[in-house]
Amino acid sequence: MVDHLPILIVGDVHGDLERLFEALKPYPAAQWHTIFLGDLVDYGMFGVGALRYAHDRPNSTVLLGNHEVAMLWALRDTSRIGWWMSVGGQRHDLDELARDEPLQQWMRELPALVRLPDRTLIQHCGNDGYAAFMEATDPDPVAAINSRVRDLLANQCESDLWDAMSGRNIFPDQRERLDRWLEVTASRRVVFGHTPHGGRAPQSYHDGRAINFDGALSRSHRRYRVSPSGATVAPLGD
Ligand SMILES: [Mn+2]
Repeated sequence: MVDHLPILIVGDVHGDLERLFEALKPYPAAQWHTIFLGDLVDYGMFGVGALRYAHDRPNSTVLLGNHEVAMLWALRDTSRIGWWMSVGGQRHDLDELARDEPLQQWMRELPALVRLPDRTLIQHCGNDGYAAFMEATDPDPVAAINSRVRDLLANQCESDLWDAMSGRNIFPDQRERLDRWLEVTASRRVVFGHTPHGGRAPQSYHDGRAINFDGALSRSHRRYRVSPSGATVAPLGD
């Protein structure tokens, strides 16, 4: 359906809906296949607003981030709300999500990764933690992982997901693990967000085999200086 459109990547939004609007202005939805890398929620004030915006944008794919997992966990198990707020959760957003069951259901079915026909793998985390959710014998690792992740969210196993998805990005520093992950998933490069790269444009590592699109878009980031929106929202390129 969207195969003929060029790819636009949107890294971690973290509740800054206003900057997201601005960043997307040069890229009309009809002309791009927009892929959101997850972590639309937490830190900023408009996490659910950002989720709804991504959900409603035509020709878009939205991936699951670890902060969506944390929020779903807090939604299901109220004893986790304090912990979730400690990682950036906004209480009013949880109340908003609690009133919107279709949005909850959509979140629970978000894919963890997508693989494009040109063998570009796209995922939230810049690491191989997703390997915990596949067997070496799976003929289609990406489909197997997405299916397993959906099962975990449906069966109250958010902690397993959080463990696999909260570790730091390793691909920029660990070439061997990057190469192995690309081999396992039959991909030629991997695109991710999750940990701000600190640059003014998406950062490419190892001859373009790993590309980070988390440019710390949200003004509510605690530890990172906000960078130009082009560090987070940009065409994928060849
Ligand atoms: Mn993340």
